[in-house]
This record gives sequence, C-alpha cells and structure tokens, in this order.
Amino acid sequence: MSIRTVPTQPFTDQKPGTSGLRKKVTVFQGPHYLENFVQSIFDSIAAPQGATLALGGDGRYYNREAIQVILKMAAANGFGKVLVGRGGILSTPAASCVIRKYQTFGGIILSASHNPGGPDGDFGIKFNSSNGGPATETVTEAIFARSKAVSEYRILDAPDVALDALGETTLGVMRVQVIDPVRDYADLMESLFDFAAIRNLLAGGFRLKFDAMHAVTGPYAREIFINRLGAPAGDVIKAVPLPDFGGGHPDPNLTYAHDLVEVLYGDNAPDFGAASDGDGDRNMILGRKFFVTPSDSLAVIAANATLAPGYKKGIAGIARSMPTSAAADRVAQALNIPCFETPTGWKFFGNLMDAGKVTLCGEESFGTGSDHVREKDGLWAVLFWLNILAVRRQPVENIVREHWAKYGRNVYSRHDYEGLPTEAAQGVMRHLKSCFDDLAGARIEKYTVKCCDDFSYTDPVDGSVSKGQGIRIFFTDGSRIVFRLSGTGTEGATLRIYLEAYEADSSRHHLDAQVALADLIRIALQVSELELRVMRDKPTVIT
Ligand code: VG1
Ligand code: CO
Repeated sequence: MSIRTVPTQPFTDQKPGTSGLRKKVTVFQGPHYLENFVQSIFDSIAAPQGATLALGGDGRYYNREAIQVILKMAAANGFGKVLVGRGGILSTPAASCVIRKYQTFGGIILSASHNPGGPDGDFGIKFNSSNGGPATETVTEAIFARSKAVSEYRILDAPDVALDALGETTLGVMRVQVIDPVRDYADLMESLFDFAAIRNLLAGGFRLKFDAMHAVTGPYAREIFINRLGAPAGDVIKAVPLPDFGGGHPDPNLTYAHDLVEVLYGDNAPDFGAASDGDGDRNMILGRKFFVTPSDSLAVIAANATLAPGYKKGIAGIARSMPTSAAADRVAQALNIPCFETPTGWKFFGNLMDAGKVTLCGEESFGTGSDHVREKDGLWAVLFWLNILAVRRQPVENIVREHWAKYGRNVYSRHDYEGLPTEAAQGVMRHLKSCFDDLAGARIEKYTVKCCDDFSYTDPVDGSVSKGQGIRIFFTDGSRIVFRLSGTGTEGATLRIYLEAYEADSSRHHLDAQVALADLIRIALQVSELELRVMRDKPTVIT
C-alpha cells in the first residue's frame, strides 16, 4: 500500500455555510471535489501525528463512498486511528457523543441534515472539534481559505475497508475501529433521563408515535424506545434508514412530516408524537392535536429541567439563536440565570457550553440540546419531553398552556421562501437595509418601529465577531420581524421571515399563530417588497 500525492486545482466555492459544506451529490461526485475539501480540513486543523478521528454520516446517498475516501485520506495524512460507525453511520449527536467519550482529536460528519438525499439530492461534510461541536467560524474560515489554495491531496492506495461488522482493521499503519453507532449514545441518554419513569408511563397506556422519516434516527429510536423503554414496535414509524429517505424531505416540521401530523391530528390520536431529521439533530414535538413550537419547547424544557435526573441540580444558563423567540428568556429571568442570544447555527453555542455559561441551547428551527454533547439533539429533546410527561402526567397541550399562563406567550412563526433567484433575494435584504433610517420611529398601522439593525454578535468567550447575521425590525410593543438568508440550501436562495409578538393576555392564548401574527406578516411583506421582488405570492413552508 502506498501513499499517492495527487495534483489538484482548487475550487472557489467550498465555503462552509451554517453547518458545513453542502452541495448537490453530483458536485461532490465531481473529480477531486470531496478530496480537495477533506485535504483542506486536514491542512487547517493541524492534528498531531497519530491522532484519532471519529467518522460517520447520516447514511444518505454517497455516504459509503465518501467514508472510504476519507478513511484512505486520513491514513495518508498521519492519523493513527479512526472510529467509524458501523455501515458508516453516526447521527450528528451520536458523533458528538463519540468524539467526547473517546476524546478524539475531532470528527468528520457526513450529512446535509434536513436537505433531501438521493443521486439528485444533497450531500454535506463538516468538521467537529475535540469538544464534539461544529468547528468555530475561525476554523471554517481557515478551511475555506485553504480550499482556495490547495494544490494536491494525499490518499492511500488501498482496497475498501469492510464497515459492516464491529471490530478493528488496519489501513496502512492506521487502525480503523468499527463501532456500534447506537450504544454509546443510548447509554448517554439513559444516564440523563429517568428511563424507569418513562417505561412506567408507556406501560400505563400512554401512546407514543415517533417518525424517523427513513433517516438516521431509526436504529437509535428502536433501541431507545422499543428495546430500552418497552414501547410497542409500531410506535416507531419510517424506522428503516434509506439513502434517499424514501424520496421524502427529512425535515421534521408541519409540512414535511405530514404523515405524523395527520396521525396526531386524527381520530384516536396518540398522546405524543415526535420526529427527527436526516442526521438526527432536529426534533418536532406534538401533543394530541397540538404543535409545540421549537421556541416554546426550549422554554418548557428549561422551566421543567429539574424533573430529569441529569439536570436535577438546575441549569447554569440558556442560549438561543437570535431568530428564536424570547420565550426562553422569560424562563431564564424567572430562574435568575443568564440567557445568551447567538447567531443562527449550533457552532455559536460551543464556547458558551465549554465555558460552563449555559446548559441548554435552542433554535427555532427544531433544534434543542444541552451540554451533554455539543450538537443539537433530536432524540434527547424527545426523551426530555417524555421524562417531563412521565412526572407531570398531563397532556402536552396542558403543559404548554400552563406555561403560557405563567410566563405569557411569545406568539411565533417562520415563513420560508425557498428556491428564490439569488440576486432577487439579496435585493430584498439590500432594500431592507436601505430602509433603516426611514423605518426608525415610523408608524405602520397600529405599530411603531422602535429600531432596526443587522445583527452582529461578539462571542463573550473568545471575542470573535460575526456580522450580518439577520435584519431585525423591533416595534415599541415588543414585537419584531427578522429577515435572514439561509446558509444551508444548495439551490438558489432561501429567505426566512421570523415573526414574533408577545401576548400576556391569556384570554388570547388560544389564537392560531397565523391569525395572531396576521398584521405583522402583512407589514413584513409590505416593508420588504418581497412579493414583487421575488415574484412569489406565498411562502413555501410555514412553521
Ligand atoms: C438552518 C436553521 C439553523 C440550523 C441549520 C442547521 O440554517 O435555520 O437554525 O442551525 O439549518 O441545521 P439556515 O442557514 O438554512 O437558516 V441542520 O439540522 O440542517 O444541521
Ligand atoms: Co440536522
């Protein structure tokens, strides 16, 4: 077996987005595309000779091929050992768990998360550091800079490694250990939550339905809900991971998880429904005929955290991404703990968790997690809810309504316009920025604009600054509208509008969010001139 040094030309478009580099599968399949990016990672992270790497992905189309390339490149770049999930599988939170538990130098995760898969779908790759979290912006910038200059990559000439049985093999002098992708993660969950209480709940007639969306969480959910918690086998649906997610869009929201939504809103609905995304880091929580917004879910978990054994001593602080509603802030205030507001993307939470400033983190995009790992964690959130339900023995809806009654309700919705012409979408953002001066103090219908800005974040731990993280329009009554361009799409541009209003009056808490936010939605469209500029008359997805 010999190491081959392959000359290559740099690509100009290997800039990691909100969560790693995401492109069409066909782009990754192009000559040297994957190899260039992997070499750029290895060149940037300066791992010591003989370091250990964790490796796995969400099982989407091209996962297996990419794993083999990365293993051979790791062997040629001086790594001593790679821990790889059996079959090349590791959910994103499980990868984070493995990096931390075995103290590896870092890990490479192959995933395009909630984006569709298959030969015409998306693929993605990202590097996670030794804390188990997504590389910080400083590191991803370094990888991007390297990708624009890389002129050769190193790869071992060797046959493919067998990945379907547990055990250790070698690739040149590098050891490859195929690990159970589920066990370490399931053990960690069992250490945090009261499995006996949840088992009891399920044995007492409480009915659960978990939709794995034919993505990576199927085996994890089966091990946890069925094998360890005794749920009937039928409670986990779409449990078989498929390389194209069965043709679906593995995004757990009201639009793309519609099969589950129908069950929970149908006759004889179960008590609790949940779904996760392509790589297992997102979650959607449903009660019987009731949807819990991710922002509310974070707040409810925070307010009830001490009910779970792993959090019984309380939480140090909460962090939420800027577009996420301020529901969690109200809980933090009541608990007298700090609440941080970060840019979108889990990579901004890592420093806060490492410094012990926060325990819980959340994003409005169906992401919730804690410092047990350094990624958001779909099944963790589902188990947290089940633990709360096992103790409180109330319907999901009642728990949320009681929460609103106590803290008030941050009425919230996000409207996404997907697949827009990039230039037109950027035009909307430029237009909004040009309106800041006129908007400040303006009266629009019954609202008065308090101020506008383009969100900028200074990391309180390392002082790094991230600018241009979303346009915010604040109103004097505490409502706000946020506009942001997505950093995870692979086709055209996706523009997100985030709408939030605070409602203290509990006689109005029953209102549908779209009804309660109708004025703000109209104002958002009017101010942004969106419909005219991108030629759309309705959003693609409303959550
Ligand atoms: C989206 C979400 C963001 C999330 C990111 C990765 O990013 O809005 O909150 O962190 O996806 O999630 P964007 O840039 O498209 O808005 V995952 O589950 O796709 O890794
Ligand atoms: Co994901």
